[in-house]
Order: sequence, then C-alpha cells, then structure tokens
Amino acid sequence: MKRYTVTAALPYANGPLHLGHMAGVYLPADIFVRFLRLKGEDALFICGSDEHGAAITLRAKKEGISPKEIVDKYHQLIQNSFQKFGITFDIYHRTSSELHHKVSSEFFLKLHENQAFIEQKSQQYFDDSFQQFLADRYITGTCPKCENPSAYGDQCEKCGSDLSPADLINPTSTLSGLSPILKETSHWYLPMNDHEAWLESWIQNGLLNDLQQHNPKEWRNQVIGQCMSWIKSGLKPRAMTRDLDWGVPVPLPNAEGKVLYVWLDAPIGYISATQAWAEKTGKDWRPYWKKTEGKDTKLVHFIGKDNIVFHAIIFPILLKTHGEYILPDNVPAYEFLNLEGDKFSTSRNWAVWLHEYIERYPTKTDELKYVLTSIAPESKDSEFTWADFQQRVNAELADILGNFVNRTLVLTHKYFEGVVPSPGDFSTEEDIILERLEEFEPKISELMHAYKIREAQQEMMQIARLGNKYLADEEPWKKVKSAPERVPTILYTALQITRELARMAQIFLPETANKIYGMLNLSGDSWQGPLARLQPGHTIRAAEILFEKITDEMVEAERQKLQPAENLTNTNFPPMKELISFEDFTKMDLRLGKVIAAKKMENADKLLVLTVHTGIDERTIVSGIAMHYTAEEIVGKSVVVLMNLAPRKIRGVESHGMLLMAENEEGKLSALVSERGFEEGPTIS
Ligand code: B3M
Ligand code: ZN
Repeated sequence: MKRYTVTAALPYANGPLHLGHMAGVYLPADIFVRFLRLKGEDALFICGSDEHGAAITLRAKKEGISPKEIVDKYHQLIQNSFQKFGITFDIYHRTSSELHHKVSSEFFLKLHENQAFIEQKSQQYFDDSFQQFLADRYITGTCPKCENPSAYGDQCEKCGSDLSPADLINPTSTLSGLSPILKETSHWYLPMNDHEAWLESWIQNGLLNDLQQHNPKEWRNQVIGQCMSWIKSGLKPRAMTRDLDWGVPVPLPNAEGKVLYVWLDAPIGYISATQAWAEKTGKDWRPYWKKTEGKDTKLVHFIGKDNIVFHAIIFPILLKTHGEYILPDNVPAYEFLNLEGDKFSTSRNWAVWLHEYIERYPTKTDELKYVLTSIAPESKDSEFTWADFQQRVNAELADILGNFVNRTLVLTHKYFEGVVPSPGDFSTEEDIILERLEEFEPKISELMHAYKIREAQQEMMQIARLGNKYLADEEPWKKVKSAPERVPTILYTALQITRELARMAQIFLPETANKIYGMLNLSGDSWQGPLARLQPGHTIRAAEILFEKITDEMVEAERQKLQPAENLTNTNFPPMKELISFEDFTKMDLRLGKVIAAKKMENADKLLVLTVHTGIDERTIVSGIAMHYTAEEIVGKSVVVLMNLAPRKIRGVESHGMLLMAENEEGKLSALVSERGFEEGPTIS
C-alpha cells in the first residue's frame, strides 16, 4: 500500500468559487483521490481557505467590512459549495486558525535558525495618507514588459510576468490613488538564487543529492518548462515578510507590524491542516509529511498554472531548508478555463458560480462534473459554453451511458422479472467483450497515474459505448421473437458491462455510480483485482432514468444570466488625481456659455478658435476639440466654461478660459451641455 498526501490549492476566502476553479484544481484532485481510495491506497486529501494576504484585506476594504468578517463569510460559502458538490476533502481547514498560526510561526523560526533568510533594509513604496507600505496588490502601475497600465506590484495579469513594486512604471497606491513615496523598511528575504543548482537537477531529472525522488517523465511539460525558464532567467531573493497588520506575525524580536508573506504561510497551511485532521481523528500526521516517518509518501499538489512557481520552486526550497520534510512527488498544474469566449472574471461578474449552479440544479452535479472533466484544461486553455454542456450531457451521458443502462435494466425486468439470467454459450463477440471488460481498469489506472484524467474519463465512456453498440447490434427486443434462446446470454453480458461501467464511474460520476449500484442491488466495488461478475439468480431493483436532457430553455436562461455587471472598476480608466480641498474647488468660476462663432486654427489639426457668449462678455477661447467637433457642429451649443483660467497665448491667439468636456473610454470628447431652460451666464454651483 502506498501513502499519498494530496493537496488542492487553498482558495482565497475572498469570493465564491466558479467553474474555472473546479475544472482546473478541485475536481481533478477529487477524482484522483477517489481513484486512490478505491485502489485501497492510503490517501489523505487536504485543503482549506487561504485567509491572509492582500487578496483578503483589499476585498474587506471594498466591501467595507473587516478582514475577519470577509474570511468568515467566504470560508463558509466555499466550504459549503465543496461539500454539496461532493469534493471529498479529509479536512477543509483555514489559515486564520490558531493552530495554523502556531505551525507556521514554528516553521518560520526553524527556517530562521537554519539561516534560510537574509535580513535586509530597503526603500519601499509607502502611502503617506494611509500610513502603509504598498506591497503586492496594494500598488499598481504600468508593466515594464507589456505596458499594461494596470499591472500589480507582484504580477502583471496580462503578460503573466512576475513583478516587484519597484518594476512598475508610474506606481500608484490602490488605497489612495496617489503616487507613493519611498520609505525604509527591513524584511527577511529568501535567497532563491542560492538554490538554483539543486532545483534544476531535482525538477528536470527528479534527482536530489543524487537520489531519485520522482520520475520527471510524470511531470507535465508546462510545469518543467515554466520552472526551467524561471531558473534560467536567474532566481532573485524574495521577501518572505510584509508590513501589514493582517497575517501571521513574524515571530522574532523587533518585527512589530510585520507578518509572514502570504505565500510563505499558505503552503504551510497544508501541513497545519494535516495536523488539524490528525487531532480530530486521533491519527498521526507525521507519516504524511516527514522524511523519517513518511519516506515513501507521495506528496502531490493540484494547482492552477499561476501557482507553479510557489509550489515547484519556493515551497520546495522551504521544505528542504527546514530539513524534516519530503518534497512534492508531482505538481499537476492546470491551464485556464474560459467561459463563453472570455476569461472568467470576478470583477466583471463573468462567471458561473458553483454555489449558484448547485442551488439551481441540485440533482445535476454529475452532469457538471462530466462536462468539466471532458474539457479540463490539462495541457492548454479550454472553454466552457452552455451549448457544449447541453451537447455533452444529451448526446453522451443521456443517449449513450443513460440509454445503455436503462435498456439493460428495463429488459431484464421485462424478460426475467428482474433476475440475472443464466447465460448460454457465448458468441465470439461476447467472449471478446467479456475479456475487454478486464482491460479498462488497468488502462484507466495507468492514465490516472499519469494525471491524464480527461482521457481516463473518456476510457470509462468507452465501456458505455461498447455496451450501447452491443445492444444495438444484438437487438434483444427483436431476438425475443426470432431467437429467444439468445436473450439470457445477451442480457447477462449487458449486465456485466453495466457493473463494470458503474465500478469505473465511481471516481468520475459518483452519484450516477451510486444509482447504478442501487439499481443493481449492490453496494459498490473496489478497484482492486478483476471485476466481480453479477451471478445468475441475483435480483436487481427497478430501473430509473439517470440523466434528463438539458433543454434549450435552460441553456438560454443560463446565457441570459451571464450579463457582465456594470463595470465600476474598469482598470482602463486613469487613476484619480490628487485630492484637492473644497477651497481649491470654489476658486473656479464655472458658467454656462453659448458658442456663437467658431473656426479652425490654421495649421493645427486639433484646435478650434471659438467666440463664446458668457452672459457677462463675449470672449475668445482656443479649444483642442477639433478632432471631436467641426466648427459648424459646435456653433450654437451651450457649454460649460471655466471663466477664470489665466489667459494663455496658443499659436498666437490669446485664449480666455476653457470649455469643460467629458472624455469617454475611447478618448472621445463631448461638450458638457446645459439642460434646456437655463440661460447662458449663471454660475454653476
Ligand atoms: N490562495 C490561490 C490562488 O492563487 C492561492 C493558493 C494558495 S495554495 C497554498 O488563486
Ligand atoms: Zn505585462
């Protein structure tokens, strides 16, 4: 028996889960664990909420409640969704727990004792108005690599580059919208550059101290590729602490106001969760993590591709430097799932939320599991659409799997009163089928061990296809008249196919497998050893429909729900300018005026020379709006005029004031015009 510690990335407790999360982490991890358990392996499945870091505090600020309230709210919601969707964690823990704080502080101290860190002073961005240092998501600016104007201090989501605040062009505080100042602070850095040599040999060849640790052929190409490109471009020291008041406090003297970097404490969360599980169940946690007690334990991290560096480089450095822990055996990382032609986005509300799906379709969890596994982004990004969901459920689950099982059971009742018949002589075809049935389990096991879960599910569907074709070829409903002696053998064979289908379906479609076992009047089969046959004389139960067809109405309704929310946080807009006082504002004399004449400025594409009637005078204003209005269009318009702007000569013409315009997302200007019924001249207040 092998021992496995299987982890699934700890979701940030800052929002609900959507289908992208499920397809690319939790569902494949759950299928893998269900597989191991049925194989009789000792598999522990660990997860929990990631409750620290800027992801949480920024969300709290946005919702106007405390970080604690945020994590309490979303921890509950996420945990519930997992449970209702049938994700079978042995424990779903949380990093705000006392135990986690204790475990991660001790881990940090041990690293500190082993000289894992370098303490270093540096100048870092600081928001003076909020009195806070600006790390990670607290700062945005232009990405130096792709010029995305809204890159974060830790990462550019557009080009995927890993950044530090100092890399950003035009850095801006996300707290105040102001440009930050620089201020000295001191932090503990992990000199990742010192670890390049062993990491390279371990990741590429599975070797550590010349000992084989894992088989590099089992690792996904993208994971090895991403790690090697990090290492090749040179690892840099990375700060492992932050100036924040939310997180695990740095357990050292003179570290007030400092907490552990969320990516230091979160993976340690896997260990603290294991300890919490052990406390609850009275088991020993150490064999699942420690080198001495768990030498042969396989540690497997299921993650999304944006977490590769943390699980395949940083956490292994920490585990190795700590000294007592095993390193991961594999880090199966998933690419991204898109939704109806666009990226999933929480801020734009472009998502199908898991808890809402479960609420609307509580009896259709297997349908969703099946589709998400069919399109799992194992080697490249993939896409979920409701039309594809309908197609796969109707044409595959209902028409093939459901149809085959239903026909088999209904006919057994019809012809043999629900009792498994005794077969006569098998045809060559049937001999081949019964032999083939023995081949699915080893094939699917092999695919599962290679983390090819999508293909493994297809293999399971082959059993249903085989059965469906067999019945269609044999037509027992006709043979009952033309060759009645064949019918017992046909249904006996079809029932064996049904049982093997249920056995394999247990990992992918647990509800469906349960239903089939219920109908077969059995309670399930392990994956150890060959298939046990249904014996003649065994009574089965009534047949029920496994899958209802997905209607066009459901597809339409779901598509309608996908209306992106009004986007108030559009990151294409420039950030707000510096605050001004009310006194500053009242200095402006704003009035309604009417443009009574206009002409283009010679040799200037953008400028119009306007004559504006303001109520107290007629004045000349040079305005840069020629790309948006022709002279003819602007004449007669009522406009808002800034009256007391100091006169300025523009191309030789003196301009007295300014027209106020509004600019849209594409940079198109339009005049702020008056409501009807106002005369020109009054002051605007
Ligand atoms: N909380 C999830 C994410 O990056 C992050 C994973 C932590 S795993 C230790 O979306
Ligand atoms: Zn970029």
